[in-house]
Amino acid sequence: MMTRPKPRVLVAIPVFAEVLTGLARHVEVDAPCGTDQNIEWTAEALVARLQGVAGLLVAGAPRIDAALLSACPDLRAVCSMAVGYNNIDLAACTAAGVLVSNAPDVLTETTADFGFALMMATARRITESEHFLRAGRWTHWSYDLLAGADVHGATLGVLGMGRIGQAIARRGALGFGMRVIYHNRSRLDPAVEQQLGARWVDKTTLLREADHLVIVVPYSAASHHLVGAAELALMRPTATLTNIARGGVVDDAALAQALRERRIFAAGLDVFEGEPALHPELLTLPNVVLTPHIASASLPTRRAMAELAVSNLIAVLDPGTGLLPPTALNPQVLDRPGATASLP
Ligand code: 8YV
Repeated sequence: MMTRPKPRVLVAIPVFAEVLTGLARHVEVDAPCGTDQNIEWTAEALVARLQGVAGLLVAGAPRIDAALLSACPDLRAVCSMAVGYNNIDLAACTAAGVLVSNAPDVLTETTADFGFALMMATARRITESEHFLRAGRWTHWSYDLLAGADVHGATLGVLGMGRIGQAIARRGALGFGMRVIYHNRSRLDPAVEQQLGARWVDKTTLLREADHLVIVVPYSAASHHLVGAAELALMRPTATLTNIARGGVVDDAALAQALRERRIFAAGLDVFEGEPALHPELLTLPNVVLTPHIASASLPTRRAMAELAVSNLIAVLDPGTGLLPPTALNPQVLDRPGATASLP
């Protein structure tokens, strides 16, 4: 009996060795990044590598759009190890019959931990203090030496109240006795609001009243520069802004100007417009804490994200498993009567 060749998968990002091994049990794996090499994919290089390839494993980049899909007719699944999927044109994938999955839930608590940590580091000037100390400038004591803003008991403003926003709100309300207000297009169920100790307010109120604003909205055309000069002007001069959402949600040039003019106290940024490049002025300002898009980066969580992405790929490309992809964003492109909803 002829055995059918295994479908091919391009792993376009570096990933854990054991995750690649698990994937290779089901499909033929092309992993040019191995476990530790980054490739800046151009559209042309990606298209060339995707000829005859059925599955693609990516993260927050590169861009997957209609032009790429039409040049890669064998592609059937694009699985991302990121919760945000603004790099993937979901409508174009659905029209082309390509299944898309993201990696939600497994990163929620880790990302919320980081968002809270970044907000605290910003409020309490942690990195500025360390730079001060390492530079040998700690020569005296003073009542206001590197004095910052309090977190406990302050007003936490959460912009975007999805899973990660809620996990941050919970930390603020239960752990730090914060008054929590939030803004989201849709309000949470009142019972959930009560459980979180969070109150919905309009965006203007959120900006005016937050002592610490944490931004956790997904990026889309609608959220582009959701916080720009006009919004920053509403904030308190004592307030902090933390962005762990996506570059482009905040207008970084307007933010740099507000920080330079001390119109807000400080900012904590894990994501940037045009990253890995960033607005040059941000590097020169003392009142900003900068991290390289690592909010989900604990090893157990990154492993869980990779495993989830691979589970989706296997479910699509190895129908022998009888499983449906656990976190498909467009499950309607698969026609699998009788398959079960997730991997065991
Ligand atoms: C990842 C993220 O760092 O999940 C997301 O949307 O932004 C981050 O968790 C990144 O996309 C790579 O996995």
